[in-house]
Amino acid sequence: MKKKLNIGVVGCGFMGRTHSNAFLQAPRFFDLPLEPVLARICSRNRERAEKFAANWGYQGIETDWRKLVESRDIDVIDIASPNDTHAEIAIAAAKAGKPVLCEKPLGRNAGESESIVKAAEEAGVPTMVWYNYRRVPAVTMAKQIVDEGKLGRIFHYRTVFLQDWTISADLPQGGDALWRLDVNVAGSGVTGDLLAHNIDTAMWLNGPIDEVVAMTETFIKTRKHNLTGKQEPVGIDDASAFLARFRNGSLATFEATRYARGHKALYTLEINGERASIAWDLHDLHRLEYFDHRDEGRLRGWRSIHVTDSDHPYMNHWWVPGLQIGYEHTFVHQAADFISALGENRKASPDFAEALNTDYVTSAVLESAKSRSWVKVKARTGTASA
Ligand code: SOE
Repeated sequence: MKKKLNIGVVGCGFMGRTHSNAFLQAPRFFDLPLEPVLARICSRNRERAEKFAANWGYQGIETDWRKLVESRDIDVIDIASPNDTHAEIAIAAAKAGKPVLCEKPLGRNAGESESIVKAAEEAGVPTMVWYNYRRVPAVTMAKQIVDEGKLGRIFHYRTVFLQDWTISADLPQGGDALWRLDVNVAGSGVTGDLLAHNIDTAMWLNGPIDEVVAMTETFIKTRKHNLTGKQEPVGIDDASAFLARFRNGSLATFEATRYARGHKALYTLEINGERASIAWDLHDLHRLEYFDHRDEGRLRGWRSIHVTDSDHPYMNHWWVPGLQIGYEHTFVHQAADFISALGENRKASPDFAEALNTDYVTSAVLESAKSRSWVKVKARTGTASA
């Protein structure tokens, strides 16, 4: 029998659901060295926690995350609660000697993330941040293609994350469902919430970013706050765009907004190299577009690879070739990778230190937007790891 891994999850919102599903599904589709158990779900709201526990099959609930962290029978702490809770819980979990998983972004700002990394490193506990889009099979395959050198020298990286759900001025800020609009809870707007994904994938695929120049805008300046009932200033960035220089000499454009009418979650990326280019679009997540200039001239063109075959990343764990998987599977892959790494004493990626590099870029972006000038990105580690 496999050794059990008792997981305590904090937060029963959208991310609590994706993580719970991931821990449930991972051992059914991957041969893992440890057996994850949904041991406890934690929420301040008892009724909510009980309902959530019943739905997902948790063995018990907790209403105070401190108790969860201190529980001897809990092996791993998984943080799926709003951004303003990440630092306190992650630091306490690390000090208790427990492996910690955390939703993105790691902290509300780079300073907060630094203190989380420090605590985790002092305690020497395994960590991981849920940058799930790396685990879309087509994106993982893009990484293989880049690492194999098929693109040659890379010139351009182009990426967007577009949404449209905050256009109405009547939408309030704050509270359970809308904490992403409250700067005190979220830390920033689309820079930390959406561009963090683009940046994580970009540095994973194309290496470190050295400098940025950015602009941000807050289109709706005040919103009613759900917790006070008052009209209050909006402190988050509604839209954020920046130019970047990668260490490898390539140039990049990044854009994210919640004001692109018609777009719900359009995450795209394109990389142009000397020999070949690749492109990917979350709305068609199984397709990796690939253009190779070395193909015979008459037949040269963009090919659309349906990344569903058994020799494609992760796909041999699922159905039969050609059948698709979706968004939730990216979390299943990440849970499986984490549990495998934990059981085999390896580092899972991105760990907290690697995710801090993303927060250094988002901090530089916000600083640049303020100062209206190029800002050098603080670098902690050399390159983003595999
Ligand atoms: C915001 O709407 C959001 O849910 C982000 O918080 C997630 O990280 C992103 O994957 C989808 O959009």
